[in-house]
Amino acid sequence: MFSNKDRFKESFLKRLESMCGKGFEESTKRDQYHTLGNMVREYISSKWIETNELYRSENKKQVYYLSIEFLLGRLLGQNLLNLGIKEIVEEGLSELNITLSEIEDCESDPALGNGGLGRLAACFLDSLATLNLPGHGYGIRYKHGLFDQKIVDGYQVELPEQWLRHGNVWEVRKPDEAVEVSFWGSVETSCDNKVLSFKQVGDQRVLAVPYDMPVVGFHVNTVNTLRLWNAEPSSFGLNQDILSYKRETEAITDFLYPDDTHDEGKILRLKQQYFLVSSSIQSILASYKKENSNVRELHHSVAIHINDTHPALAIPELMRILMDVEGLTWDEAWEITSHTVSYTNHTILSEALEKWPIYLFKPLLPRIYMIIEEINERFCAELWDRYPGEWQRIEHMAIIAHGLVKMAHLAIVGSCSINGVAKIHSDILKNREMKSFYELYPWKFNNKTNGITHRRWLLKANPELTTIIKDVIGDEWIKQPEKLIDLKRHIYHPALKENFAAVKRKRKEILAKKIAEKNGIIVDIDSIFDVQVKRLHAYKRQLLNVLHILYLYNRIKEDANYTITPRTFIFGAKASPTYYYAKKVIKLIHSLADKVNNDPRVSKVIKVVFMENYRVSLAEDIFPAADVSEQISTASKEASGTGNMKFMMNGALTVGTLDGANIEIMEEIGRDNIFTFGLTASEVLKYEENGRYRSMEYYHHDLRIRQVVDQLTNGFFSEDEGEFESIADSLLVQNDQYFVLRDFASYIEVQEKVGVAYQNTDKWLEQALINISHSGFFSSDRTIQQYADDIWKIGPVALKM
Ligand code: GPQ
Repeated sequence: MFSNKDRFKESFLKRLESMCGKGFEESTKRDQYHTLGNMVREYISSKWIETNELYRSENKKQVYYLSIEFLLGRLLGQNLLNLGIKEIVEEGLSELNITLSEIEDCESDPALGNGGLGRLAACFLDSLATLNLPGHGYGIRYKHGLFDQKIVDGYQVELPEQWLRHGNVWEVRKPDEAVEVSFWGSVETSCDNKVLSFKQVGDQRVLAVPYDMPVVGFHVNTVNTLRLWNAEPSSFGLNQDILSYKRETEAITDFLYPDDTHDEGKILRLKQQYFLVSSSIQSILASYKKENSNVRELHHSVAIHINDTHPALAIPELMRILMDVEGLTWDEAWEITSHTVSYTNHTILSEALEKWPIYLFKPLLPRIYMIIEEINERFCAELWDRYPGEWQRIEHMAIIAHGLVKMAHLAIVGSCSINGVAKIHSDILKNREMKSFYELYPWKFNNKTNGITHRRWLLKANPELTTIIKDVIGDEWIKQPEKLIDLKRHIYHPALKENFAAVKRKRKEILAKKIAEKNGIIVDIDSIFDVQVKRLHAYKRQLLNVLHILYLYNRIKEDANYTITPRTFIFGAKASPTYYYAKKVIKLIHSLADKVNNDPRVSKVIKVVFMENYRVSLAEDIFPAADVSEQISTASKEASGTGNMKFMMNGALTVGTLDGANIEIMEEIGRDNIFTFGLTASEVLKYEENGRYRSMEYYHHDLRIRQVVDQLTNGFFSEDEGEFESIADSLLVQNDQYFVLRDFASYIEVQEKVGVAYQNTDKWLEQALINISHSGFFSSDRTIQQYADDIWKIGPVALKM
């Protein structure tokens, strides 16, 4: 049905009639989307079945990637591209006078994740399949993904996300593979022949029903699986009022927690975590046992990866099943578990480190708690042997302490590998945050610098740029992204620079049109498109960007001779609904935009735009249009960042701190091709240790700072002088935890350099092309190959095309 455009057109029209009961003329865009989606799903299904059969027959080691988030983004366009049938479909549709992008716009954007962590998981799935690696995702089928953001009078309002409203063409419900997950109740211990056994009684059972989604590799036959679990009432439910039982069970998968790098500590979240883990481990074991008789060999055939600590209960859950169901001894079960599970840490922010109070944990998961207690006791005994008398160290490293279960400690003790997500982050883990664990288990710690899939962030998002790269260096880089470096030999060629400039301009025009439609703001295509898009968080310092714009506003107003390279400052960010400070910053960006955009003189040279509801599909419009990438987190706080890589790959220049992967970007492209500023990570950490930073001194000594900080509360923005008082307080009263004022002067200076540099068009274009040439290193194909080789020890399994 996709062999050529005529065949496609014919099947499409036929299918449309049979599916929707209408002719093409009467059909809506959504009918067309459903028709095409179903055709593609069907086309995928034979490869999907073949891949599964191959994995069964080859019986090679497989990896299961457990993640509480998968931020997939739209799938139609990506699947067409990966299947190699996008052009045929586009040609066929054009003969019907419709474009693929109109149809794609009917697809909802599955936002089963908050930000970086969830999007990383989605990039990893794409790379696993493309590299023919047997690796599958396990997650939760949230009925409502991350909330939709509306801006009303400059304030964020959250609306429930509804991605399933019109169904999901990509999923297949597998009720036969449903499993049960137990909560509450108690543990009955019995002793038979000196062997203890444990049984959960009086528990509440929840049915976990899998929905499988295909993960299509790029131009290969591999189709892996993303299995998302849905919670439903089980026929063995507790003797409880049926309605409340139904409500309680379904609530488990109702919505995604909207917190990014922040631990909410709510019991429903703990339920979600155990629900994901228990159903996934049961399903992994069931599929292992189909081909293998000896569960003692599990770790030779199965690797289980936990994406941060959210699925860390995989460790006690695997122990539970190996002991209580399979009848293994503790030592046997521990040997297997600790060689099967591996763990990625994504942050050192203390507010993100998960710690569950025992009073919540123990009643909900009594048998799991018992097992964790035992892991803890054995671990502490080991510590006591190794560090006799050092009770402080032992208390500090314990898994359970002060009424809390520390999930990171559990994850480290029960895993064979612990990795950070950028060099500096992994170093901070080893030398500071988890130093004592590194001293105990140095072999477990390693780094895997994050990556992004160039198939979505370059081929799909920026087909125009893809074409000009292909014209210059061919297409080997598409399969081997490190070959993008071949482009570097051509960066001085005027034709390449011209073509790149034309593509950038075209993409800026497209974005400008969207901004005009959505925001009613007309932006200057020739201005620098300076972009900060990411979740709103104090450590990411959107406030630093805002204060710099306010400073520019003041300069332009006060100094008639002040000249500046025109700039459009573009923001996109969702704030967690309960994060008061973050929501105030969103309001502040809007108040600033009102001031700037409505001032006749200022608005000639700068504009401020806040793009509502930042999400994957919007990101695909933004990255290709950016000139400048704002990566300005307080050094040491951003574990890696991945947006930085998406900008780089699309030829934007970075303004950044020496934080996360920015450092590795700099190492790749050279210091001269990135604009760095601000404190280094060690300077920040030193300040935090010695407590010598006084933000007030910067306020008093730098007039520019005093002016902008005063403007937050002196009625400049609003009649209500209290509106932004909490932001001013964060800077002065609370001593500016994220060093905004400390880095302010340095930021102004580097931004001036950016303005000057942009004037030299030729050099700017060369630098943009250097960024693109070096972006191959940041492909998630490289990252996944490293995980496969060093951690999971898995190799490719592939049918010939
Ligand atoms: N990250 Cl712990 C999240 O997006 N959510 C989280 O809950 C945690 C981390 C991010 C992190 O802040 C970024 O620096 C990383 O690039 C990203 O994970 C992927 O590793």
